[in-house]
Amino acid sequence: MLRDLDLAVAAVMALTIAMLTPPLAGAQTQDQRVLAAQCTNLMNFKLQDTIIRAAEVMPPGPFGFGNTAPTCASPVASPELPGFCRVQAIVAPAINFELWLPLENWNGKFQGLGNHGFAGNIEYSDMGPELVKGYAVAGTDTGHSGNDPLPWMQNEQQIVDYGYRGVHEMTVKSKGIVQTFYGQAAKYSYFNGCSTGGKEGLMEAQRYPADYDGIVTGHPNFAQIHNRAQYVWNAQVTFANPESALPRTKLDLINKAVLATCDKLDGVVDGVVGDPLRCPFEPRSLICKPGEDGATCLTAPQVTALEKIYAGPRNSRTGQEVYPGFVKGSELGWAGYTTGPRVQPTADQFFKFMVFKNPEWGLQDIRPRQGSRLHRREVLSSARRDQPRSQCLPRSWRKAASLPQLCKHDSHRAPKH
Ligand SMILES: [Ca+2]
Repeated sequence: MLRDLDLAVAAVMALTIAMLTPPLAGAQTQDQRVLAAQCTNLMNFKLQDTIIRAAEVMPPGPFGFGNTAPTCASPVASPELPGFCRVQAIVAPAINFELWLPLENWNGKFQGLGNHGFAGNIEYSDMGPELVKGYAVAGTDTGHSGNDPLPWMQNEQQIVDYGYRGVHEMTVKSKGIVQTFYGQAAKYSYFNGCSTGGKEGLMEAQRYPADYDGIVTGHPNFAQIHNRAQYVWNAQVTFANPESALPRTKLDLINKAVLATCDKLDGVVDGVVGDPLRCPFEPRSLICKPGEDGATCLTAPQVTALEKIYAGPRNSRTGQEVYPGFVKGSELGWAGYTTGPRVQPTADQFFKFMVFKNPEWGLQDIRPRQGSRLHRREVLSSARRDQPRSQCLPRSWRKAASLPQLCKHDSHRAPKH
């Protein structure tokens, strides 16, 4: 009797689900109908510390999640999306994530996507193109919403979730949902991110190497305490003193001089310096001669500032390198770091609210010991040092905030699947 009752309830649920499920455009295949019903069923799926807030079928159609260009995952903006199951969930206490599951032509793989800036947003514009490729694709806000630095930057749990836990929880929970939805686990799982997402990829490789078979980390801003100390350094040596400031016009001048000296060294005159570490350009070659127009040369304080930017920050007591400097040829990307009037925003907010908890903190007040405490917690307390099966670190010499010299001994193996 009980079994009959269960069957009757199941039949009613199936009918209800079928009635509530939005129709897909065009005729549905049997597999699509099964997955559409299974999508709604995900509302009943139990995951530890997780609430599935919504699971709904999205019909094929125009991209309806904003119109921003994807930043690193794909050059395709706002693509036409296939029908998919959109899962919205939250992992305690506040990690929101979304998982998009293709209803047809799933390629059998899962892809987790990284964030940008201070995270705080699910990057729909990066998810769309990957869904089109057939991936089950996930994104997360890493446990805080939006770009306002307060109050999350003073909440210990949210700092941890931003630092590493958010992406890991998104990954584990998403892989569980994928297996339930399709009746089989993803045959391969990849992480794809750049900038902050690149940092997240490295963090996954360091802390949770079993999460992914392959990780793409585009120009990661890793070792964040040191990275942001570099931003402060750049501000201190330039616009903190008006005589040392490097306005846009001077950056253009420097870049032209660098290219005139070094572009051709790689055999192709294309505006790119193939190996900036071997570029012999000397800032002093631009120093103004007596009577020369300041617009076409650099003052002595500007030359000194430029030398310090290329050299990167160093410990004033020991001389030890804190972080590499910006590379020759990347000058056109420096405006946010050398022209002022404020230190680059991610460094400014980071030190004010997450490290010193002092909104009055200024760029002359950096105290590395306090920063090191957070650095240890965020980066160095990993229990495992294994690596995923493959890791790819695409990088650009022209990207100002990307410091390829830190990667030069890393693997370049790309995922083969
Ligand atoms: Ca060249």
